[in-house]
Amino acid sequence: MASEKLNEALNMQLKEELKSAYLYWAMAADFEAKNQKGFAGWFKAQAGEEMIHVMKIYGFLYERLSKAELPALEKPQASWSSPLEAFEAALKHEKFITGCIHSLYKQAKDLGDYAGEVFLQWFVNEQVEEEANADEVVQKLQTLGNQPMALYLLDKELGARKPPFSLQG
Ligand code: OFO
Repeated sequence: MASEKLNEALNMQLKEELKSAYLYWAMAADFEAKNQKGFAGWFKAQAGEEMIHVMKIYGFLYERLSKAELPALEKPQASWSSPLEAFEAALKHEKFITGCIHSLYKQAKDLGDYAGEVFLQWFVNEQVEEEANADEVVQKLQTLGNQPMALYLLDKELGARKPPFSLQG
């Protein structure tokens, strides 16, 4: 049976996912301003992924005859000193989100909310990919250091990442 307690916790996670989208969008805006369009594109695609996570939780709450509550969001950080700093922050953030998802999953289990547990399984797996994606870029940046040509090529490579839906106006 759908637990009200889990619905409340899912609403809180909705806020975390929105904050993730907002953070990555802020990173994209910073790279855009520095003319590093590939890094910007990667983060725009990531912000799009986060909006999919938001909409999954939003839809699930309504299927459970509950209601999604849209929260106020704090202003995100506006600039990062280097691509490495931004991607390290993204990886740290994803680890934090993994922790949130794991505690939600445990809550669903403890409450005997089976539908919630199955729903959250998708997020548990998704977080493995989320961390791996950010970690891959962190490792590349650590290897490349601050060599301008290497950063130029990585910017180009990351620009090939496709957003999950069209972000054109
Ligand atoms: Fe929604 O997974 Fe990233 O934050």
